[in-house]
This record gives sequence, C-alpha cells and structure tokens, in this order.
Amino acid sequence: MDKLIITAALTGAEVTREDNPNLPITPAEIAAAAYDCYRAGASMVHLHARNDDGTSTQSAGVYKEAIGLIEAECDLIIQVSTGGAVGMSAEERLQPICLKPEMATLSTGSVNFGDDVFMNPPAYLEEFAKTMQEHGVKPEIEAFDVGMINNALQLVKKGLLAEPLHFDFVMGVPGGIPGTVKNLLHMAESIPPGSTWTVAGMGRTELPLGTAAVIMGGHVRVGFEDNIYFTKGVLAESNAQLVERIARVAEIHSRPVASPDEAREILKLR
Ligand code: KMH
Ligand code: ZN
Repeated sequence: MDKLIITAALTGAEVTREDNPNLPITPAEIAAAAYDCYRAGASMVHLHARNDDGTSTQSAGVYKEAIGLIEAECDLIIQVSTGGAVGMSAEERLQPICLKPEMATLSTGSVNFGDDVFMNPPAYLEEFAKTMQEHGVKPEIEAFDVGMINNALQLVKKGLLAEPLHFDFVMGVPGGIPGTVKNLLHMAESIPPGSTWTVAGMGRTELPLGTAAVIMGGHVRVGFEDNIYFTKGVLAESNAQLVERIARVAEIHSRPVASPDEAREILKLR
C-alpha cells in the first residue's frame, strides 16, 4: 500500500461562518489553516476562494494571494477548485487555471446538489480537461456518482485526460451517491488499474469512509468543505483537527502518512 495522502478541503463554496465560526475565509486565514493542516499530516490542500464578505469567488487574484502565502510556509500540493459555486459559468470557474497550480478538480458530470444542480454538461468536461491539459495541470476527477467514472474514461479516449488518473469519490452529497462503504467499494473497483483515488465523505460519512479508505489503500479528503462537525452536534475547532484525527486513524492501522513530495511521487506529479 502507498503511504496515505491526506487532502484538506479548507473552505469550500457553500459553508458559512454561521455554520461554523472557525471557517477560514480570507487568503491569510486560508493560508494559516493550510499550514496547520500541513503540520497535522496533510500533503495537499483543495482550495476555494472567498471575497472578504464571505461570498464565493473564482478570482485568480484571490487564489494567487492565498497560494503565495501557503507556498511561503510549506510545500503542500496546491489543488484549486474549478467547481466554484453552483451557478457559476465555465469561464468564471476556470479562472484559477491560469496560475498553473499542480492540480485542479475536474467534475465529470452534473449532479443534484441539495436544492440546486451542479452543472457539468459534456461540453464543459471537454473544455475543462483541455484547459488543464494546455496549462500542465493534473486533474483530480471529482466523481459524485459511479457514472461519472465512465465519463472520465470517455475523456481518456478523446485524448483529453492522460493516465494514470486520480479520482476523488465525493460521496454523501444529497443528490449524489450515498456515502456507504458498499458504494465506496463499488467506486474503487470501477476505476482503471493503476489509477489512484481519494474519498471525500460528506458530513457524518467523512470519518467512516475515510477509515475505510485507510484500510483499502485509498487516500482521504477531510475539511470544512465536506464536514463542519467533529462529533455529532459538536463543531470542529479547525480543519487541522479533522486532519489530525484521520492521521491518527492511519497510525492505528500502521499506514504511514505521505509528505507532500511523497504524495507527488504517488500521484505521478513529476
Ligand atoms: N461547490 C460545489 C458546487 C470542486 O471544488 O471542484 C462544487 C465543488 C467541486 O466544490
Ligand atoms: Zn471544492
């Protein structure tokens, strides 16, 4: 088994300070949270950007500020979101790719997202994959349901995605695949040999799915984007608290945690 890659999804686009007052919002807060997660065992951060009033933005300038502050402190793998927030246009969502981060997310299908729809029609998939290819950015394929794995394989056939692929199984979104271990097993068995995968379990599924991934040889994403609670009814104090817990789970199962450079080797980033 490879060492465990822990990704910290620090902020997301939908969570608010009303949901959890510890949510990092400004570039300085995001960078401080990233560093704490790095110290707790994360090797990658999944970034979203916010305006000062807390609303979601895909502004390259705001991403650039956060990334600069993170890179000044540590060598975490930077993965920007191209999902942004529900309702954003493709052009808006793709803005941070011009910064040429090491990785970016690529959602390979549309999905109901609570009361909304997260739109990813076929033309978006091709445009996003092509833009990432042109900028030398490795996609993390966000699969909110099992059919989205096949959509990614179609992009491979079209020459728009290069193997080895890296997937993030986003599970437990209301509208997407439910976050059960049975479904995780099915997702993991549905990707091509040689691919890597991580799991992002929403809400209370974060810990059980993360624990299953530790045991199965996958990787784990945790953080406020996916889950604001530490235990039932108790808000998490920080993203780092969630990272620290899954690092402890890994230690209990004798699965060492990857450094950022070890994660780069596992993901074939260089
Ligand atoms: N905010 C969600 C609608 C991504 O980062 O690529 C989409 C999302 C996925 O967060
Ligand atoms: Zn995201």
